[in-house]
Amino acid sequence: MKNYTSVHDVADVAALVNEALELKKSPLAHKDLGAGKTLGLIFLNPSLRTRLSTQKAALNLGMNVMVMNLDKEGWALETQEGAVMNGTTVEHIKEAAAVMGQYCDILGLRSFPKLQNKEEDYSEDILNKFIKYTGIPILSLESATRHPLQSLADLVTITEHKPAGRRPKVVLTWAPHVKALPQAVPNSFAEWMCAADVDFVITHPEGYELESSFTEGATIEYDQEKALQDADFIYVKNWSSYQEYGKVLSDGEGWMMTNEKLSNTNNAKVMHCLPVRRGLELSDEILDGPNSLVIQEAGNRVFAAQAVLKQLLENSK
Ligand code: AN0
Ligand code: CP
Repeated sequence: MKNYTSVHDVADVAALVNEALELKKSPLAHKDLGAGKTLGLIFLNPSLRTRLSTQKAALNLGMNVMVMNLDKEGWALETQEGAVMNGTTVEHIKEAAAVMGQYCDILGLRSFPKLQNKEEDYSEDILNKFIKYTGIPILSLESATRHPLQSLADLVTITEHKPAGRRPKVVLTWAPHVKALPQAVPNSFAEWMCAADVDFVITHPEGYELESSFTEGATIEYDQEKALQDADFIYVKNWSSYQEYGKVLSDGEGWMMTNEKLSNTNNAKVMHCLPVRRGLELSDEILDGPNSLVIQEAGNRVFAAQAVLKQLLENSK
C-alpha cells in the first residue's frame, strides 16, 4: 500500500480487517515498528475521533506525531496552478505540501468538499495535490469524496458483531440534518460494503442517490420500512444531494431512526460514524439503548488506523 485514500488502495480487505482485530488484542505488539518515523496530521476541517484515534494508533506503533490545524494555524493556501498571488492567499500548496514532506514520513490529510462545485470536489484536487507535492505516503483522514479509515473501522465493527454462519444484512439509511453534509462517509461506506461479504441495501428519499460508481452491487430501496426488514446492522448517516449538488432537499421528516423501526429488523445493531445530532438523526432511546454500537465503532478507529499505518510503514522499509 503506497497511499491510503480508498478501498482501491487495499490489496486484501479481509486481511486488513484481521490485522486490525489482531492489533486490538495486542496494541503494543509492534511498538518499535515506527521508531524514528514521524506522522504529520493536517486538518483543514474539525475532528475529534480521527485526530485522537490516529494519533493513538501512531503512538502504539512507536511513531512521533505532529498535528496542525492548517485552516486556522497555517498560511492561507493557494491551490490554483499558475495563480498570480496578489490576493489573500499567502503560500502555494506546491511549497506547503513539499515542505511537510521534508518533515514527515507519512502525512494524514483531512480535506472536506466545499459542496459548491461537484466536479471540483469529485476531482479530489487537494488530496491529489498533496499526493503529488509531498512525495511521501498520504493517509486520507476524510477527503472530499471518501472516509476510508471510518469505513475500515465500520467493517471491523460489523465483523466483530455479525451473526454466526450467514452473511449479515447491512442497511445504510439516510437521516435528517439541518446542515448540508458531505457524501464522503456514505460513499465510502457503500464502496467498502460492496467489497465485503454482506448483503447491502441503501435507503434514502428520492433525490439523495449517491454517485453510482460507489454503489455498484448495492440494492437501492426508497421505502425505509422495506429496506430495514430483517436487517442485522443499520448504518445511519445524513448526506446532502449529489444530483442537486450540496443541497438539502427536504426536512426529512419520518426518516429519524427510532426503536419502533427496529421492530421488523433482526434486532439490528445501530451504527453511526459520529458526531451525531440527537433527536434529529438518531433518537436518544437508540443511542442510550442496547442496540447502539456507536461507541465501540469509534473505539475501533484506533485499530483501523493502526492496521493501515502498519502497512504503510512496512511498505516504506
Ligand atoms: C462530517 C461528514 O458528514 O462528513 C464528518 C463525519 C465524520 N460530519 C459533519 O460535518 C457533522
Ligand atoms: N467519525 C469521525 O471521523 O469523527 P471526527 O470528525 O470527529 O474525526
